[in-house]
Amino acid sequence: MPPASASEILVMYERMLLIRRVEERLGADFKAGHLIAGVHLYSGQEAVGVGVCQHLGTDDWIASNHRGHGHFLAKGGDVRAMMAEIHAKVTGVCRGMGGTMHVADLGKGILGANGIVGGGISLICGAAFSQSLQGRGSVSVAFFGDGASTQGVMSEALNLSALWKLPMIFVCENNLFSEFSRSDTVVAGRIVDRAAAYGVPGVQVDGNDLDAVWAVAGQAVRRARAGDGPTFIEAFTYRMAGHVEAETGFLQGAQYRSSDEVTAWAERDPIRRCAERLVQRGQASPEQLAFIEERVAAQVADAVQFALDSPPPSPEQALEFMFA
Ligand SMILES: Cc1ncc(C[n+]2csc(CCOP(=O)(O)OP(=O)(O)O)c2C)c(N)n1
Repeated sequence: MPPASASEILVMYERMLLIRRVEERLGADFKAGHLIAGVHLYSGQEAVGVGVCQHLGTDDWIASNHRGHGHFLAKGGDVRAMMAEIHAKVTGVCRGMGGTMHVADLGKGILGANGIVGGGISLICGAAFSQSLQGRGSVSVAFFGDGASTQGVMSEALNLSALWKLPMIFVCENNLFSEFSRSDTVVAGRIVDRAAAYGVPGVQVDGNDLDAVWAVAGQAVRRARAGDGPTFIEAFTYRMAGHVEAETGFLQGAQYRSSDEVTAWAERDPIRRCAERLVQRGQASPEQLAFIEERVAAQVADAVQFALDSPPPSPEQALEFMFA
């Protein structure tokens, strides 16, 4: 497979940057008391969501987890509608009734973030079953963490998707933590090896390397579209933010990782690596990247203002869209 074109990498770069700047803003707004709920930030993991979703169209579906803002934006979700949703405003993508852990946009193939760890895996298995019956070559992707990989539902989905050759892609974002537990204290063996037990091809990738994620995801998507069944991707990455922005309150001073470790991973920042490569390869100038940075900053400021200017849902709307 030839490498991504310069224009495609620039699109992905801008999307990663948008996710990062949105998450930074949300983190700051939470700390300032402007959000109604704690948020689980995706900062540091952008190359995974963006490198995978770049291969998908609106007929392809994704399901995400509690760390879902990045997946939503990577799949082309509207930043204003997401920001308004997180601020519980009626202009939000779920009319302000879902909030941070339920950002969903069915029209864009985003089946939603999900507060049930592992929940998106079973949802996407069902979605892939429906796509295989429709026979249109669409694919379904489940994004989940290393913690979720220990849930029984992952084995069930591996089994069914392999047996029925479903157009499903498992994307395990191994960010080394499950809440405040290191992955190696709660996960036995190598996560990717679970796929082999079901005859599902598994691949490990540097999740902070956009080029590498893009390449393995492209293969998995082609395989699924061709009717050859599921692929399991284990992407190694690191969450640069805490588990949830409210965590300092829970931890009460306790530490679960060292600042040296965080600094070491910051050196491998996926966005900076992408920018450096773009310049080294002559695919973008520093001025071009600065221009993108400004455009993203304006987009984030606009989205926040849109959310702040929007009204909350009215009490009369509480039961709307609850029943079908
Ligand atoms: C079924 C279920 N069990 C436990 C929880 C509590 N919980 C929320 S996030 C989380 C950790 C998930 O870790 P991981 O899947 O690795 O995702 P990460 O937060 O690292 O992105 C847990 C245990 C939950 N929300 N749902």
